[in-house]
Amino acid sequence: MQTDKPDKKKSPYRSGVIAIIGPPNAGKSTLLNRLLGQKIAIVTPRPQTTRNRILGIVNGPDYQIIMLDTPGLHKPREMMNREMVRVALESLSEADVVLFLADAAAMNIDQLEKRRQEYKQYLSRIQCPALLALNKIDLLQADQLLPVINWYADLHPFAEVVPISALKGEGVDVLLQQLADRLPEGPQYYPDDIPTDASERFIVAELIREKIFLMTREEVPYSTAVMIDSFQEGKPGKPVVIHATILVERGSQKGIIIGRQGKMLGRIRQDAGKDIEQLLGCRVTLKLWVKVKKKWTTNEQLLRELGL
Ligand SMILES: Nc1nc2c(ncn2[C@@H]2O[C@H](COP(=O)(O)OP(=O)(O)OP(=O)(O)O)[C@@H](O)[C@H]2O)c(=O)[nH]1
Ligand SMILES: [Mg+2]
Repeated sequence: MQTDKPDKKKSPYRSGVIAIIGPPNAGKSTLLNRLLGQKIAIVTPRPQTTRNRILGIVNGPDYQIIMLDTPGLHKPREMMNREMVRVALESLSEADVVLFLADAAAMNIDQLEKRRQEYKQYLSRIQCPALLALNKIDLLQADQLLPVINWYADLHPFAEVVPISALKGEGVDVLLQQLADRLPEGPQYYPDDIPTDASERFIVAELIREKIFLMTREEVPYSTAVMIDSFQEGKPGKPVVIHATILVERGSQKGIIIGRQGKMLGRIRQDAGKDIEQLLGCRVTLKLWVKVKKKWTTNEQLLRELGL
């Protein structure tokens, strides 16, 4: 037996931070959840769903990616939106690699052209290699993709352009490998079994907020925040009891969230409760209150409490 033969060259362990940025509704949170194999970030068909930076840890055989999902980049008009965009852009300073994620099916070239300056402004802040993922290719005909790829390639010197469907999983493995290959050599920062640094309280509040986004319309979801008042682990076999307050800006919105004879609030509780039970792996009793807090979206202290 030969023992002095040099080892076959092993690839080095790589680790680092990858920030996912891009316009609202592009599928950033969907991609994070897919890469993690579990739901950490909430997803809805409405823009500006994500309000905070959400950290997910993706482990491979020879890499660990610390992935940051961020609020969608948009022209902010309100204070909360300015904070959301700030959170997204701040993630760039932490990143070893940036993943710009755009919806390939949302706009034609003329519509994209109107966004050129706005996108260029965001991209000009990037100081590290950037990859582009063009998402939602499941909604495109084959011949529609190339013009979109060319338009983005002209926008910024992306290191790679990867068409994907975060929803269906197409192209996601290729993207993952491309991202991992560009990380610096480094240690494993987090143990294998930790998918996120977000607290259970935060994710629970987000799951409640997701149901409000899915069930209410117009400005209502954007005037809503969720705060967890208490989170009590019961005795073995007993449900976890969670009390949460839904903040709205106006009395009329409170009426909408509660609904006729409390029907809407009941549906929110039921749907959120199911997701929370899945998250925590135990039975849950969810108690919800709705409270009017005028202009909370411009209340700095409250925004801090909400992690913005
Ligand atoms: N058809 C299709 N839909 C997708 C795909 N990826 C995401 N979606 C849908 O697009 C919508 C927005 O997805 P999100 O993951 O919430 O998008 P986001 O970029 O995180 O949005 P913000 O948090 O608002 O910035 C949801 O309805 C998703 O189901 C995809 O690959 N194909
Ligand atoms: Mg999101």
